[in-house]
Amino acid sequence: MRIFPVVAITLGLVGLNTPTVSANYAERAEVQAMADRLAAKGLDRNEVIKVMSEAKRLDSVIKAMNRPAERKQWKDYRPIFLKKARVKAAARFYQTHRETLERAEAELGVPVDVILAIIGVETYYGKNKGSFRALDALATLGLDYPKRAKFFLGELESLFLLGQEENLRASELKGSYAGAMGYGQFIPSSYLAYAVDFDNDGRRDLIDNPVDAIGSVANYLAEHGWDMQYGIASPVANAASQVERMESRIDVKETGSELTSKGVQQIPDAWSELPLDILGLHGAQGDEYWAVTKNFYVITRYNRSPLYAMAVTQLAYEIAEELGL
Ligand SMILES: [Ca+2]
Repeated sequence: MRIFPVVAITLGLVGLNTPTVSANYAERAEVQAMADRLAAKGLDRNEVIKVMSEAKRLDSVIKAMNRPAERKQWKDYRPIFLKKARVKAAARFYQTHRETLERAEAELGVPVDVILAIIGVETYYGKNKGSFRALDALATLGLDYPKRAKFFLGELESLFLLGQEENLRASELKGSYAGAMGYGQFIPSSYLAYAVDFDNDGRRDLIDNPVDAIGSVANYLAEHGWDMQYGIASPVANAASQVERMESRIDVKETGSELTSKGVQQIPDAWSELPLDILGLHGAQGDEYWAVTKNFYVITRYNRSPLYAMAVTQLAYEIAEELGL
């Protein structure tokens, strides 16, 4: 019921007496302006307006966005993703796509286990790709969710460009309530910028084609600076004084030897010249501290949460162990 203020603003535009309100998104000034921009980029303006006239406002999407962000600590977050069943699912996906995963590692320089961990955390190897129509989700957030409207209106525009570029029916694509699509949950702007046609069939299909999805996840990490020479994270001791706030975003800025000179113990010798940060976590066995490299930072380009990045990191390590990588 917390969505009432947002809904009331919208109802004001279309009439308060209608119990089920059609979104009428096509008539909105923002949509008319978007259609102009898309037409300038070669899309059929009438088609854009027609698709937008059929876009629905999904109250469930607004509700999901308004749900108070659960601020789980690491000790409660970790067990959601670090499950034996997920590691076994990774092993099955690896058996099916081994050649593709190895080619992605060789050509793009991102380890097989990391690619597997991302796809495992995002969609459980394609099992949970999302069932919202991306058009409806992005229209709802772009036009009826003022707090993030600018961002999501941009993603809605990218969805149309994607449809044109990849010859997809943008109106039929499915995704999460925030419009993230396919095995790796790419939002439209990321799809446009980082997806690759990894099976060379002339299309970039991240939704039904696991080969393109694997290559694209690897490409996303590679483009954000993944470096095969680095590890990702390593536990350290005597590091509490280096952490201002537990479980906060990281920013690699001090070298291993600088941190060692400040008293941090157990930093790997190979990292003495690497820029690092120290991440503090509330673990099941008490507070724990990790030295993290630029690769950890790269994972946070996929999702800003340091807990997300640590879940991916540890799942990758478990997958590597399971597969003998
Ligand atoms: Ca392809």
